[in-house]
Amino acid sequence: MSQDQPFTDLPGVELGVEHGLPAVRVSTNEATGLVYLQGAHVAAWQPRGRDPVIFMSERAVYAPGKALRGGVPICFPWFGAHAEHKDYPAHGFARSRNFEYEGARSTDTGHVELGFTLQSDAETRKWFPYEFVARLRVAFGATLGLYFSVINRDSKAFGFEEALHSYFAIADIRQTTVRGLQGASYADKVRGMETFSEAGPEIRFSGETDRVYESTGTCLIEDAAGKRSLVIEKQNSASTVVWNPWSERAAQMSDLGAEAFPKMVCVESANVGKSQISLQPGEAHLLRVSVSVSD
Ligand code: TA6
Repeated sequence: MSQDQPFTDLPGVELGVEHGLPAVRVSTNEATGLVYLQGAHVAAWQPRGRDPVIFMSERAVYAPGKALRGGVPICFPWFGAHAEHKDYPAHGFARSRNFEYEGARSTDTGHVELGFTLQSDAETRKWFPYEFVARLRVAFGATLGLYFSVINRDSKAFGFEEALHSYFAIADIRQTTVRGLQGASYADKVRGMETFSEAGPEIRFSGETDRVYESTGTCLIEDAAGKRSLVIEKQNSASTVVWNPWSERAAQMSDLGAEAFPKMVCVESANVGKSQISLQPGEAHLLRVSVSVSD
């Protein structure tokens, strides 16, 4: 089967309701997964024989228009606070809007791929005055594939930021390292956006960490306590965001809680700040991420 097969219904793929929100559940010989239509939000991926790979907060609030805490929020068309309008929703509007579910198909590698689209409308034009189509394809298998594309359907050029703000499940952040960013420069949000260069081969965590790296490379999350590693490969992404809120900030987030911070780390494949994407009318951009698990 080719990746260009049309989307349809597949055995093991079911559109239903989870926590009161429409969601697609996937259960195949290779993996299970869950995606909410709100935000095309991947909330679970578990390859058979492995522990869950995606962290979802036990305190997440499932309500229409409210971003879910955990999973893979899509940040689009801006990352963090809006550059000019501080009252606009943080991380853009994509994560809190309903995407249209296109259906499922099998890929060349036998994975089950789901398609979701978000089109500009009167609501999105209030915040972002352009016509666009944003699309997420998610391929569930022994690896997880995330393909986020944006097409400019306007008569004017536009720029945007994007991030697949993935929360990964780990056994203990204090025994976790992130590799692959040595030599990359980063803006440190915890230190007033001052810029630094990553000196060592691995990042260790001992407090709130919130950094935007300039990096196109593969990252490795080494979860020593969980006795496994996660490999995050990406294409067409020039930024990597690494975030753990640590206890105090996590405690301030009512949908996370202090008890959750050791169990999660965000390693986000992104194009933000000076790496934002510009598209001419008719142009498209595709961000590709692949996640795999090893012992
Ligand atoms: O990606 C890191 C970050 O931008 C942090 O600064 C932190 O605030 C986090 O995302 C969560 O943002 P949210 O808007 O989901 O509360």
